[in-house]
Amino acid sequence: MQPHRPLALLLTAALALTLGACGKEPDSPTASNEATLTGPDAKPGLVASDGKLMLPVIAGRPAAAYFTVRNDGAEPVTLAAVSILGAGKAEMHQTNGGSMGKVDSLPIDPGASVVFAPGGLHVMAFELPATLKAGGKAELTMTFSDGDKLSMPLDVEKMGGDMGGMGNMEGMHH
Ligand SMILES: [Cu+2]
Repeated sequence: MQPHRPLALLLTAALALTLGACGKEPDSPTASNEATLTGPDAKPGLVASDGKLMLPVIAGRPAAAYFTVRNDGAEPVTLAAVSILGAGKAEMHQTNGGSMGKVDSLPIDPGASVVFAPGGLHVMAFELPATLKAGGKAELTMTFSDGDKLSMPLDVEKMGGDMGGMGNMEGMHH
């Protein structure tokens, strides 16, 4: 699942730097976690924010990731795939009532936002690295239908009892 190994290595290095830098700073809940869209991985016109990775209560279960992505560009884009650094597999899912299905592609019109949130669209991540801990950071990369990519940070949290729509996760087939 790593067609671009050099890129993955770069991302690993970047994440390590980020973690190192963050470790010494106090938490600042008011700080925006909007992705800084610079560098080769930044798709022009797209703004990603509010990235969160919810670790499963039971180890080995999939994690869920949530984020918002806004298309500030003039052209429609299509989100074609997501990946989470270090995870074996990540899929886009849509919850519909009591079940959920895989989403293969997601068009985003100019000016529109797509919100991945509990009870609706979410990213399901499988085979997570043991290095991911609540309070840390993960990295999500979106791949668009034209091949462009966009990476963003995810705040890692533990799934709790007050997750609302997350109750739907149990017993679902993937
Ligand atoms: Cu799912």
